[in-house]
Amino acid sequence: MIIIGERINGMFKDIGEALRNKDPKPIQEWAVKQEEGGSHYLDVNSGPAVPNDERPEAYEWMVKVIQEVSDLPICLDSTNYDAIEAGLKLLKRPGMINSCPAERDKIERVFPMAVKYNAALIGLTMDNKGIPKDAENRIVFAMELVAAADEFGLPFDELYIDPLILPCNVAQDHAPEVLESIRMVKTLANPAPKTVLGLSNVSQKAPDRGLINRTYLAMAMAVGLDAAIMDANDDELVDVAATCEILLNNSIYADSYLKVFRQR
Ligand code: THG
Repeated sequence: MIIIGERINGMFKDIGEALRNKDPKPIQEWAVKQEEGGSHYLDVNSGPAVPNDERPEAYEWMVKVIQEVSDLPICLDSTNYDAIEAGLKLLKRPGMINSCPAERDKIERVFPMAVKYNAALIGLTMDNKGIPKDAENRIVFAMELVAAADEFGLPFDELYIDPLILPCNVAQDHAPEVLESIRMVKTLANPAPKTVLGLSNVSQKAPDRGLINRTYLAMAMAVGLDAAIMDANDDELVDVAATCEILLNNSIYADSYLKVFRQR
């Protein structure tokens, strides 16, 4: 299970303020804290805190200040591809692009960029008309993204398909379709594409968010989820990820497996 720490996101008040004030401290503190929690990547998203035309400069700055304190690879999360490219140019180690929908003009911009910078790429099962409900229609988009990987020379296992989980309080019927999508993605290519979710979406505005996140993570890992953008400092959630790895026989049992998982 690849943990992508979600916390460096301008939608959080402290990060939004740090971006507006050009204060590196909260960003650097969350980089270190998420690494300690068990993150393997750091998601980096300015959110609405930075106007679109200022994002390339903001992503350069975020990458620079994060790399001063952490060796974790960075997952550049933006719909502004100039901002993503500005960040990619500064990465000290191969990163991840978050993300590209199944739309031809965006595919032609993003897939060659992933290959050029040796980055992994998150592909979204949506187009400009939105996110389909059924697994079958999500898979139609996943197939387009897999075909694009073949066309532009991105290795299939560097493509992370995100079937896009929505909040269960408003889109309950999507949750089982996303699980079925994760299962089906594994049949689309050899080697199989990987799968990823923005896990915290599932519990937005619900009262017991932790319980919903933990339960859905276990369900998604059971059907083959490879990575999650998630709260890496929710110890119980990280414990669930570690325990799923044991019960799926992906890592070898030791009494100290919770500790071992965090040392990887
Ligand atoms: N797929 C991909 N990337 C993504 C998402 C996805 N990136 C963004 C998002 N979804 C994943 N990251 C988060 C980060 C935070 C929250 C949800 C998803 C979250 N934030 C609190 C909220 O909205 O209630 C903010 C609380 C606060 O303001 O303090 O839940 O799906 N590829």
